[in-house]
Amino acid sequence: MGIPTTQFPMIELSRRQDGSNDISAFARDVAEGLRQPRKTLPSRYFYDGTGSRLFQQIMELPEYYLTRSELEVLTQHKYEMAQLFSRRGFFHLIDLGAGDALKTRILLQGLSGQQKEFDYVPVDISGDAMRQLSDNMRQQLPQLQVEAVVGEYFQALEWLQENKPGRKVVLFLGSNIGNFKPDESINFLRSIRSYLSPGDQLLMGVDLRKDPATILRAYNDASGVTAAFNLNLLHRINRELDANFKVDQFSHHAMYNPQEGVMRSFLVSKAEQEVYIQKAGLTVHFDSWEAIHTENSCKYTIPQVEEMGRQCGFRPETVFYDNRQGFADVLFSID
Ligand code: AVJ
Repeated sequence: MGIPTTQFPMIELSRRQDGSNDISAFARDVAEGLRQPRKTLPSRYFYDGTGSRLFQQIMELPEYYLTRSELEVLTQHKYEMAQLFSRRGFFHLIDLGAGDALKTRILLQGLSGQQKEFDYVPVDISGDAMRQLSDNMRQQLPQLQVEAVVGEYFQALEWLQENKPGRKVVLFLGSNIGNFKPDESINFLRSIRSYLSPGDQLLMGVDLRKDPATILRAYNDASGVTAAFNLNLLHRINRELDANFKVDQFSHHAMYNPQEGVMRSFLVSKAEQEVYIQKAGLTVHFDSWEAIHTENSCKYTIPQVEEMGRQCGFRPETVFYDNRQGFADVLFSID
């Protein structure tokens, strides 16, 4: 008794049905990545409690222009976006990876300023984040209908398909698409498309090609927050998988390839060493200066983004830029 619950309904989708839990999925992915001749770890595991806090700090770094640029795009174009979303009447605004919804709040202002008919469906893997967001929204925008969904993106889209008929506008902000390899982003967008219908829309944030020095600084900041964010992945493996990484024996290295438009982040072993990861049942050997690839952050040209959308069944409708044309939110429609 006594625990106040949110007045908003919140849907918590169940975990995988195959009997595996989160830890064993994490252990499996870590083991698979570290057994490769070129070692890798999936970037989605950056975001435990500490990692999420470090990412919040990254977004405030002077070098990390992405968040400020997208806030500018949304602030300058929110009314036009609101207009385009609501041309066909009521819709569900589905926010994939909503987090604290800092950016979406701007759009919500644009929409409520024009009295548009919609409800808000934030989707996130973090139950804590969705509870907090629901509570904040109830206080700050009491008129707004909010139904948070806790789960993975496709799980959530499937739930929506069955339980919330009606037009959908999907938000995929923050250049999160950039973490995928090219073939993975095509698969991802095709899967999104498979849950949508003619009349639905997708607004996707993408970081654009620009001076390589600017990009490199954003992923190799002077105060070392990005290094800490990258290294936290090893702390997380130590904590959750009972491993013995000596984290100070690894360093953060970021490099940008301007021909591919890909920023890559690595953790480099400063010495020859062995690491035991108990819950993955694995001993890993590192040569000195051997690296683990931990993240890709893709930078795009607009024709490239438009073509990617077309290949996945979306029609590019409008491109919204920031003042420097370094970041864009691209609106796609389905005919
Ligand atoms: C949250 C995936 C958009 O790639 O720019 C920030 C994550 N990594 N600094 C990005 C990140 C290093 C970020 N995304």
